Amino acid sequence: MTFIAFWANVDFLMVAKTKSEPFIWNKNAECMSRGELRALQTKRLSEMLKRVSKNEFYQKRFAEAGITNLAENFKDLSDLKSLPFTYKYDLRNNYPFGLFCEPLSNVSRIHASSGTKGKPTVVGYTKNDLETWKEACARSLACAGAKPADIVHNAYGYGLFTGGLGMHYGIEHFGATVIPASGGRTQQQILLLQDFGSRILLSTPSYALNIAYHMEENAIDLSTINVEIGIFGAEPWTEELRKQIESKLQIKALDIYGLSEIMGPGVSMECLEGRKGLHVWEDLFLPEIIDPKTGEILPEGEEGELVFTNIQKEAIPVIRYRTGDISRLYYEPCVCGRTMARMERVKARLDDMLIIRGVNVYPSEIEQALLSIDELAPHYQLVVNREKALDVLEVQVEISEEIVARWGEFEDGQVEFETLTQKIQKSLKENMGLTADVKLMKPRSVPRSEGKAVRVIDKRSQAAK
Ligand code: DLL
Repeated sequence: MTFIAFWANVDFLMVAKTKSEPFIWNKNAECMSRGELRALQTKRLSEMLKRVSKNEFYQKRFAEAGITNLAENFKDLSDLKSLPFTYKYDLRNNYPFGLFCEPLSNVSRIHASSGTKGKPTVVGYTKNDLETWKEACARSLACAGAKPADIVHNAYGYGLFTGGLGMHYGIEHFGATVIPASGGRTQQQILLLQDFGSRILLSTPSYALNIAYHMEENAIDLSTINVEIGIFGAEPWTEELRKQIESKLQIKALDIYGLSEIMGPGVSMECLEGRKGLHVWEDLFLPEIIDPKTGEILPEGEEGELVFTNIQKEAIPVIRYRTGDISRLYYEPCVCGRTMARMERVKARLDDMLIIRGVNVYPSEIEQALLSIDELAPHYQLVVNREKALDVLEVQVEISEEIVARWGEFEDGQVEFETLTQKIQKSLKENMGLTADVKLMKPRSVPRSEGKAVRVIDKRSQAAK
């Protein structure tokens, strides 16, 4: 082969490679026209309303809103906006099974939230629901670039939390090999990653970072693991954290979203090709963005609260569920070919908002500011307290190992560390108008996450006593 012919061939191969079609799990569903999708959504919502109309809670809720003969009167998808919302407290107040629309004899599995803020919220799945969930997870895996030949290390917690078992059965259905690692025992997880050669890692982003740091601290060579793609979710994370995980683990990190009340993981997934927003599996979950104060639906692209309606669920379908998550929706076509709407990565939960000396701030905004300061490690906690009827915030953040190596062991009062503290305070002030105390922490002193990270420690209720 001549030199020119050789390069022409390489060029051809590269074009062929870059032009290779994305692997789409269910092309008929994921790429249908918006018109077809709307017709399907209308049909499914109409059937769903018949189903929920038999449930006592919904009968009462609709009657209170002056809605009668709902199932008969429902004509078009736009009628959705006249339906009342469902809230997390509705599930708690009707604990455990009050919102179920099927007898327990038809329910194959129960999951529940941890209940740290009160009674757990309990959800159930019929056999068909479990099939639908597997489908949503399989679509999500393909969307992230996984292949049925892959080995998938699943470090989401197994148990009542939907992350572990939800993805587990999705991975099996997809045809890949699942390693049911669950959360914790990081040393052993790394051993499994090394010995089993998983190409896909599933965990919370904070736990992925924990794995990365554990490897670095124990001088474990990155080349001993084979992970190329991370599917991370279950907690808010920022672009800055994505960059850190990607550079520390040398992988592509993608965002997966979900919530137990609607299904679990796999409600939406970022695609490998676009990496700009998460495709919502809209033939299963109807998304809306509303103004959290007025409840009005907001136009495309505006930031507000995500609301979901189940249109393909039997055991506990939820109508207009107020997720409390802040995001935006976009309907423009995506490079990957999927026609389903995309939601922007969740910025935060509405109830995570802190009001510090009159400034409204979300933990993710603080994370963004901290992670762009080179001298810091991405391990932090926010301690909120009350002094003289005012909320005060202490940002506790670790200094990086490199800085300790350069400046020596961390000591209060040392000039370099004083300057660093001031730099952080200035960044918080300039970026979000926030006045906070900053406490530099020694490397490895902020507790590491094994599941959902605890970012905020709220001492206000203790202070009030
Ligand atoms: O966290 C389900 C899940 C498991 C999603 C594994 C992704 C991966 P819940 O425990 O019910 O369910 O918590 C749901 O977690 O309302 C969001 O506030 C938050 N959340 C979930 N995924 C993301 C994400 C699972 N990708 C709550 N980004 C949701 C930001 C997320 N927040």
